[in-house]
Amino acid sequence: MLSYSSCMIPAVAALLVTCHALRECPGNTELPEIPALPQRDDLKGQSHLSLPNSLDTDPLDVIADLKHRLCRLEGVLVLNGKIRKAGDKIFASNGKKVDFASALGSCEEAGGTLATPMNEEENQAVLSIVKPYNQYAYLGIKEGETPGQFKYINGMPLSYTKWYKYEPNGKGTEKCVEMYTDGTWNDKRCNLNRLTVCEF
Ligand code: MAN
Ligand code: CA
Repeated sequence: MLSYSSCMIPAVAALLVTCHALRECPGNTELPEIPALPQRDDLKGQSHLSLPNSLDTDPLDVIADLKHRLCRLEGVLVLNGKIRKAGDKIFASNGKKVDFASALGSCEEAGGTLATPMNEEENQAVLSIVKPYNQYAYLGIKEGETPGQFKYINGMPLSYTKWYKYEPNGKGTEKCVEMYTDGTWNDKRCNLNRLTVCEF
């Protein structure tokens, strides 16, 4: 049977060029302006007859309909507290406390990765999940070969940090990073049980 994530890949690939248009969701007004894509009526004559969505196969109409449906679904998920949005990222937790490798594995299986806040807004979004669970969470950051040098899971150097006072202090013995319930970070051993928070 196809996994959920592999099922999603074709759909996501087809939508990649339009996903940034999710900024156009009502309520996402804090997001920056983007150049306008062709709109549904731009390429058509005035004689366009509006068909029920189920009969309309015009690609622009199909895309517009999908955007609208995605916006509504995201609205429901935000309303129900299932996801947090920050910029282009979506953060979510399965509520489970596991070690670093297991947390990363379940995020990847779902088509995402471990939450990796790269600015204050994203850190606040992750914190808003950590807070209600009242549980520390592993982040998608690991110590490199050089003690004290932390990197994103993809190997890139950190562009934003939120270390707690005197952290990181493990000097090679604490190779993972946890978020405290105030949003600050601590380097920590990787084999503890911490809340799984993913980003998509
Ligand atoms: C414990 C661990 C360390 C942390 C210190 C802070 O020893 O959680 O990672 O740096 O407390 O006092
Ligand atoms: Ca530490």
